[in-house]
Amino acid sequence: MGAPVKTFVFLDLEATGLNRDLPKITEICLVAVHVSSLENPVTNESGEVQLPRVMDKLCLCVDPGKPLTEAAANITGLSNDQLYDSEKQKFDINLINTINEFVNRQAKPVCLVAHNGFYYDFPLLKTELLHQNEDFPGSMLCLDSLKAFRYLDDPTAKYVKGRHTLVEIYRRSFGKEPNNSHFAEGDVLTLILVFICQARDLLNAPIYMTWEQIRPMYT
Ligand code: DCM
Ligand code: MG
Ligand code: MG
Repeated sequence: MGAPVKTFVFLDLEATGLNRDLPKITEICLVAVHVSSLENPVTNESGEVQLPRVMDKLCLCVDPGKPLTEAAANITGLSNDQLYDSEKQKFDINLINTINEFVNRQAKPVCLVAHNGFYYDFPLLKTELLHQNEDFPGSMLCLDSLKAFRYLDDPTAKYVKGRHTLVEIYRRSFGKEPNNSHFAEGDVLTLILVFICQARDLLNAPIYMTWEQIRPMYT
């Protein structure tokens, strides 16, 4: 297949917990990269892939209105007190408008990309949108980079659990630990770097879905 995407909007959510916790978003980061930057990666003197120079970023903290689980607080470094003391706003219509304005500045078609996106980020984002009686256009493309990397490794899907976590892929590509894991922006920038390393294959793989195919995590 290979969709004629012009802009990839890499996305990561931090939240109060995992699917079974019926989580609420605590932080959202979107970074838009034009396909031309993915097709022509820049490397430094040592040959290490660099982030594109031209990127649009949106990164916002959100008051979840729900306690973080201990695990979520530990890995993200966020707490209800910090978010409350910083007077962060809830996931509301203004935030949704901000996201839509951000996406609408990008050359279309746009494809959202998130690691484990089909299981976690997209369903959770859909839940938060539907709670505000909003949704993205059903035709918006989306891609789960976890599924995509697994597919590239073995199209018959006999994948090894744990082999395609963002951290594992980054270690294999860069031989070091990623920066700022479980910060929404840190995870997005890590994802962009590993995506660029395999961009040619990822851009041609038949692994795109549309937003209408995403079911909410919970209602
Ligand atoms: N999460 C969690 N416990 C884990 C891993 C993740 O509760 N062991 C939740 C909280 C994180 C969210 O998932 O904010 C997103 O995970 P990640 O930081 O990997 O994007
Ligand atoms: Mg994530
Ligand atoms: Mg994260």
